[in-house]
Amino acid sequence: MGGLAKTVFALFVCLLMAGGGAFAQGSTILSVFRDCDGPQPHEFNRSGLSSLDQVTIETSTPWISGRTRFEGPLLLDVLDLTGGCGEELEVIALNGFRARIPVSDIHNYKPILALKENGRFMKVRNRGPLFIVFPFDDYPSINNEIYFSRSVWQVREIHVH
Ligand SMILES: Nc1nc2c(c(=O)[nH]1)N[C@H]1C(S)=C(S)[C@@H](COP(=O)(O)O)O[C@H]1N2
Ligand SMILES: [Mo]
Repeated sequence: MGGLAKTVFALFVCLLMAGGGAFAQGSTILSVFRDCDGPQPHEFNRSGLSSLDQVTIETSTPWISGRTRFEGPLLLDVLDLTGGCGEELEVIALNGFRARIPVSDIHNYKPILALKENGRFMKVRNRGPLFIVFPFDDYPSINNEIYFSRSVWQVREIHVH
């Protein structure tokens, strides 16, 4: 590398280090693969998901004591299930956990892809960055193990089949 190239490279590295937080903000946290589009995923970073309409679900859950306020976009909006695109979701978490969710659930119960818990962005250590939250308190019929297993946290990929 020449002198100028070295300087430019060093500056670039410094910028990346100094702006680490901002850089991480822009990275992909969710990839959505829809059979109806072919193999290319729709990729979302946190600001992309934050720019969709934010919905609040306040509910009790088996995982956190008391009622918790979750905020994020509707799964329905993220997946954009227009034109009969999809019957079933396959959700894959950062730890490899997988769950299948019928698309009818997305319409019937309007779960969100929560970004925030009680006003704060969730970190991986507390089920973030994305947690599928169903409004359990509004629908006693889904307050059971089937829907607990569909409450995937640390979501990384969603495949729409
Ligand atoms: N990422 C991730 N989400 C997950 C799981 C998991 O292992 N990893 N377990 C699921 C299942 S099967 C249930 S019942 C609930 C509660 O799991 P827990 O009782 O182990 O906390 O979380 C669901 N979401
Ligand atoms: Mo479970």
